[in-house]
Amino acid sequence: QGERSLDRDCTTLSRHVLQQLHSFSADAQDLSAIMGRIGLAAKLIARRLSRAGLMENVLGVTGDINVQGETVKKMDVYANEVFISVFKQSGLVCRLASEEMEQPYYIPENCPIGRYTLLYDPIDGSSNVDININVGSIFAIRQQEGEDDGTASDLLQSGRKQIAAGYVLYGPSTMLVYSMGTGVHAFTLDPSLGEFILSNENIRIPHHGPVYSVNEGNFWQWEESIRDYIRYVHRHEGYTARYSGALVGDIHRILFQGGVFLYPGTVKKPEGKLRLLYETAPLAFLIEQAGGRASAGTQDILDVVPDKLHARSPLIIGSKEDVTLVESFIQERD
Ligand code: AHM
Ligand code: MG
Repeated sequence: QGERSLDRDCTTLSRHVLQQLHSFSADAQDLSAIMGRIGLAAKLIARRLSRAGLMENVLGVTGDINVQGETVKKMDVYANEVFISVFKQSGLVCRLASEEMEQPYYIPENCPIGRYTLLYDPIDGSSNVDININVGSIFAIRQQEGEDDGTASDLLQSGRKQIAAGYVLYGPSTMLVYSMGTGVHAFTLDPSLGEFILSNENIRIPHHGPVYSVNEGNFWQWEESIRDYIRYVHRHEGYTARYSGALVGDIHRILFQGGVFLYPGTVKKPEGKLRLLYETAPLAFLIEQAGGRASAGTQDILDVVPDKLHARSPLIIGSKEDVTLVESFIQERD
């Protein structure tokens, strides 16, 4: 007892994608297959995470530094390779670009049939892996435009070009949340079935919420405008701070309960930490689809055009009212 009706239990991820697209066209079939493959990658990563403390060579660092200048964790490498291997034989995707690879990974045997590119952050919040708290994966799908001249310059376009985007949250249960431009839908992995089953359809983010999620340890590195906003929050009742070190988890909370997540730039690093193509733009796509907003400060995230594959952008994301309030502090100081 307590289980949902059989009807709900039967809406799997791939079936849901087809229903969303209202068709069995080639494109719909492709997108459904791509989402199925992302689901498979998520299951492989979730399985490894769930037994991490019992296996050798799962926790800790590799000793390498990635293209971002950050230490690489063993789970980063594993998860990055999982996405490559599930798409290699799929015929669906001819390029993958990720946080962990300086250049995109090309799968020439899938071209030109596979016209899609997958952009992803294999493990978001990887410092959480070693202490067994939530992490995530973030993904976006774009269509390849024209010929790739070998530099993937066609990827340097705004987030409005995304066809689909979402994240996987590896928490007490594993959830996959996605949007293809027709609302935001969440699936929960039923480990006994090995399937992602629809759990929340057409999620709408509250217009305002109590949570503000930001690393306040950076307070004195920020511009004065961000400090002004935080001082405002401290002076008003009804706010509560939550920050987990993995933005997927923090944004998941905000999607359901409302509020705002911020990773602003600092005086030394005005672009902040998070990367546009596979972190901030996919999450912006999703939150806008849920009725929220995502801003880089003076411009919507989805309008920001990156100048390189690993370009960064500040991020203010969440409930409409809360994002607009943060922006008003920034514009006042501009
Ligand atoms: P990662 O993808 O390399 O793990 O970095 C992204 C993460 C976000 O999930 C999180 O919000 C942020 O970095 C935490 O950074 P900080 O420790 O500077 O607050
Ligand atoms: Mg990341």
